[in-house]
Amino acid sequence: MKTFNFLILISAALVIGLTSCNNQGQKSSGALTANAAERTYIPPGEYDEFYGFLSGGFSGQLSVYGIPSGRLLKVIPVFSQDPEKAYGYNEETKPMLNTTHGFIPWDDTHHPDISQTNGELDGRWVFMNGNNTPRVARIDLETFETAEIIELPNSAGNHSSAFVTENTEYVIAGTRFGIPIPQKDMPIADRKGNFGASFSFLSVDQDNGEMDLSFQIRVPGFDYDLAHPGRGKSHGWYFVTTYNTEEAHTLLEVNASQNDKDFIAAINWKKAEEYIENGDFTTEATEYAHNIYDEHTHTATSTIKKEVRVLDARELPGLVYFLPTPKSPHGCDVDPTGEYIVGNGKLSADLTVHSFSKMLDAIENEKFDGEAYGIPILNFEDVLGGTVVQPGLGPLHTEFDNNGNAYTTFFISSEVVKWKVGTWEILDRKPTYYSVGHLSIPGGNSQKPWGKYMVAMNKITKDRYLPTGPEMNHSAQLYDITGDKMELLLDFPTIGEPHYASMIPADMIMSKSKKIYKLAENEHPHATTNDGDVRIERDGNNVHIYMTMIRSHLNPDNIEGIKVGDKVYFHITNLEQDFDVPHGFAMMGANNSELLIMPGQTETMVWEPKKVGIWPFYCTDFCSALHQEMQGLIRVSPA
Ligand code: CUK
Ligand code: CUA
Repeated sequence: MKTFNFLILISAALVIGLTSCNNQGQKSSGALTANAAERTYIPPGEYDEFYGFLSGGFSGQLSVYGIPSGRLLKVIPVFSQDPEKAYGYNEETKPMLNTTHGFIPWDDTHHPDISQTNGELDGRWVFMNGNNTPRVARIDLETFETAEIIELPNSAGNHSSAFVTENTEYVIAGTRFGIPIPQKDMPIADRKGNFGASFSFLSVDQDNGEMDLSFQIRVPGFDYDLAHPGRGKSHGWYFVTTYNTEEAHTLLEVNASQNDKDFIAAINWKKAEEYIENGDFTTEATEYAHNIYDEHTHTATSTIKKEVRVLDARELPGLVYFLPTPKSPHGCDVDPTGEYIVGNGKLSADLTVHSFSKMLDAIENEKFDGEAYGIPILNFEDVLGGTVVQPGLGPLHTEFDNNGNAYTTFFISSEVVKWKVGTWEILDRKPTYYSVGHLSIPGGNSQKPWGKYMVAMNKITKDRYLPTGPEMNHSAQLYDITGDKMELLLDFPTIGEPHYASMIPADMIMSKSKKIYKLAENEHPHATTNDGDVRIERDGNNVHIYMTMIRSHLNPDNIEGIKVGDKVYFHITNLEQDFDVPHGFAMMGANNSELLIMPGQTETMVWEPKKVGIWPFYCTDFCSALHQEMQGLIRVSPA
């Protein structure tokens, strides 16, 4: 009898639990499911409407999704080695990961941003930050490959990055951590007043996309968080949140939450250009790596640059102003008109929105409320554009649609809240599963959003998918935002931890997506473009094997004359000229992954044989009915 009652109790608890799940809309069913499925279903062979570029967080990569299906299309290696594509393993791409700290085959990526023209996405490049060893990457959207990586000197934690100005004049890359500049040995407790921080302005060559570290602006040694360039009327400015104006060096969760208000720093980069023009900069010695992948030779080179032009905002008037912003703001988002700057104060009950025109008025009338390290602090009320009253708990990021609405994520209350820009009224709220970080709307941080879908990127997954042990893939959630109310349509798993995502209509990119590298244009120094040129050249202990591959053989396929202690370079050219017919190459005992070589391309693998014998190599990509026959043998003799 007792057991019976106990069972009833347990089932009652289960029912209550499940019911409350349903009440939250956590598991959808019936009509909603059919309806949502229809709106996210892409029939076999058909294409998605948008590309979504999601940062990979601690994976260091950029993943490409089809939206609305949530299908993973590709993972583009950016800052991390990728054995699938040999990125960072083959000789061609190793220099991409060179830094002044050495070869760093990993980073922490947060914010992809697509290039713009006239404030609208133009689909030429995606820029993305490496947060850890501060770097900015440029990914080419014709090849979907990483084309360039530039290191940032005088910086640590490149977080408020990589955001483009409205004509991609600059990619602006912020700092997160205040540090000694230049670096030096000093007591950590002496931080206050003795650290600095840098914002890097990377100019972009409009023809080939190449970045150049044009100048840096030096600011006080607070900690800085998220940023966005102004747009429209605020073009020429850059806004970035601060969160440790206390300059605490320990127990930040307490010590950096003392001040009622931190700041949004408003940086006038047009003014900075004037100062540069007039020669009011100092040239500082420093070191940083600049790595470029050449599309003709298919080879990367790394150059160490030695100096940088610096403008010190603590000394040059008019360069930076501080806008008081409540409670450790995280995201800093500018609406499509450029008038409103949203500061998402993590510990604030309300959402603070600054007005750009009021800011200009206050600056013009010199209505300052003190200064910090020589930088004027504006009066909070003078720059306040509006307040969204008690929208939720723990605001992080805001994105915009094309109807004057804003969408803000709330980490603690785990929801997205839709509100009206200008009237500040709350229009809708929908839960996320769970604890959302960034959100993204196609073009939602530009002057022209496509307000059809919104993707929320959540930090915690728990029960959304089949359990996969203690760690679950992060979850992204797709909402339809065309109606008055947001509708949750789809969950999909992500690679690593996506922070921000940048999305764009597919038709702006798909037609120019490159299909093939022409063999006739292959300028790789070790290319072998016809079978007559295959050969083996010995230079001391270095052996260069010039090999070709085409369905279904590797040439040469028998190699002798190699000795233990040699360094063997396989320079392999894929002679195919059919779209999407790569061949792979794997060598038993080689410790650096395989090669995956696209038609018309050449790649190089290094192998240092340690054992005498006959060793096989083979193609790793199933390329034809005779793929298994695409193999060879190499004889290694004693030294
Ligand atoms: S941060 Cu990750 S959720 Cu780096 Cu943009 Cu806010
Ligand atoms: Cu070539 Cu398989």
